[in-house]
Amino acid sequence: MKRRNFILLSSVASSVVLTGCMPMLLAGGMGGMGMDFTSATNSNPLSSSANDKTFNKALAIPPLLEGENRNGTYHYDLKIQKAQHEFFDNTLTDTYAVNGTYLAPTLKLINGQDVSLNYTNKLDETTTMHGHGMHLPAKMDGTAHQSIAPDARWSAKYRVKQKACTNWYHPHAHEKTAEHVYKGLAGLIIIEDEQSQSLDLPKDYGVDDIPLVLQDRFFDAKGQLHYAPSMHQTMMGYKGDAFVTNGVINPYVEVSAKEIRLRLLNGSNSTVYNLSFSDNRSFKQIATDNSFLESPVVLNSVLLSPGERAEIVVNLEDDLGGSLYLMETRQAKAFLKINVNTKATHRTKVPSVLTRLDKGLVQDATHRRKFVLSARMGQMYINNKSMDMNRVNEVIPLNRVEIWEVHNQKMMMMGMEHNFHMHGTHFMVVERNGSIHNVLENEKGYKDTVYLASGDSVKLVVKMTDYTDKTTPYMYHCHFLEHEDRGMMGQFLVTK
Ligand SMILES: [Cu+2]
Repeated sequence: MKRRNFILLSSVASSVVLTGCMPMLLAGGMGGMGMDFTSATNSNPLSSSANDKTFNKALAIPPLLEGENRNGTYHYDLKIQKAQHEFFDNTLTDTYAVNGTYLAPTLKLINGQDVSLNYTNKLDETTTMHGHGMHLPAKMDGTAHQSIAPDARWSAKYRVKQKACTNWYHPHAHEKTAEHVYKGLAGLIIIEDEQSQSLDLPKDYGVDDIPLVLQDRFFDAKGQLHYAPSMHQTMMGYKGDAFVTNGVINPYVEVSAKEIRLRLLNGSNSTVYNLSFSDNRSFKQIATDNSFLESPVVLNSVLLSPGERAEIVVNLEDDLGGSLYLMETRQAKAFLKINVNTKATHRTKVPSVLTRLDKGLVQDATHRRKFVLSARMGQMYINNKSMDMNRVNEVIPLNRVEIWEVHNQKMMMMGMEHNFHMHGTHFMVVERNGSIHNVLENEKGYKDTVYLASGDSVKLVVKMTDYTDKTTPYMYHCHFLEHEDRGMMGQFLVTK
């Protein structure tokens, strides 16, 4: 079936909207000619009534694994497997998953805990499992240097040594990351610490503290996941036409009339999401990739590029009996309908101070490095080099404070969006496009992935702590997965 930008379905005339110069009909219903998976995309609630019946599937909540204590180490047993998942009624889609049928369980880790994430690969092909945002030894990072062959096991064993945050795990197989994630391999890692447990925030997992893995996918005429980017799509982003939230298309969630915390992950391959609510209400961002923000930041929308996370709190105290949508404004489509249908039994109030961050490092920086992201003819480069597993691009002394300048080189004819992700640590964004004043309030927390529009540059304060390894590198790369797989990645060693 031919994929269309214009999806014309007469049955839901009220769903027609025009956004900018790209007409899009965003109906969730099926066309009159049988099942139409490519158009089974997402309703536009801005043009639908309060009785919208399109978002009629309950949101799935990934199961929460708290680990099994074996001699003081918390073990998480995770089987990477082929599966089938019901995105569409009465149709099974072939997927990859961890334990279940799509995505992976949420792992809850406590700061200070010794953990062992035990992966068994039941796929027919080699993969890996990387802890995105995790501060850990390079040998436990789960990159292509820690491949897991079919039927093999691999464990990531380490002590959790970082602040409370929402991280995630996904494959990092050499030139196969994009396809493996696309098929469904991704899960959240929630790290808690004393601070996060004591703050007056919504904390009831799946009830008022809701994880949301946001993705977009192409489905072919048989309802199968279709991973076949053209060169253009590789360059400009492989953007699927169906929004998928925790593995569900057009889901709803039922909540109480109180503050609700959403842990948002942009789990897409290469789509930037600008997230807001359908009534444009404000909300508070409380955490960025790797930590709480020092204080909540009030926003009407939050931009997340692939791999980035944001924890937000939205106040629904006055919304009993009502509904609203979590929207993506660039495409004017919704990820989730939120029905506020029960009275709250307890309430929270976001504190005005959430944490204290170690920020006073800029003046301590003694070394600078520069990273230029560029693309030519479908191949991607950092500093004019494509990824080579056998090349170490950078060697970083332990505990040295450095400034990393990252530039998204503007091409003559076209601009490309990128981001920059670094393994094994977090960084602080201290300058954007030449000024400290351009650093957004909600990127002033610990981050591991930073967005760069075409022509943008950022300065990051970087410090590698705790772990050295003479031979096993960490990686830095663009987290648009098609870009990463086409070479926009490099490797660094941390040495004494
Ligand atoms: Cu990129």
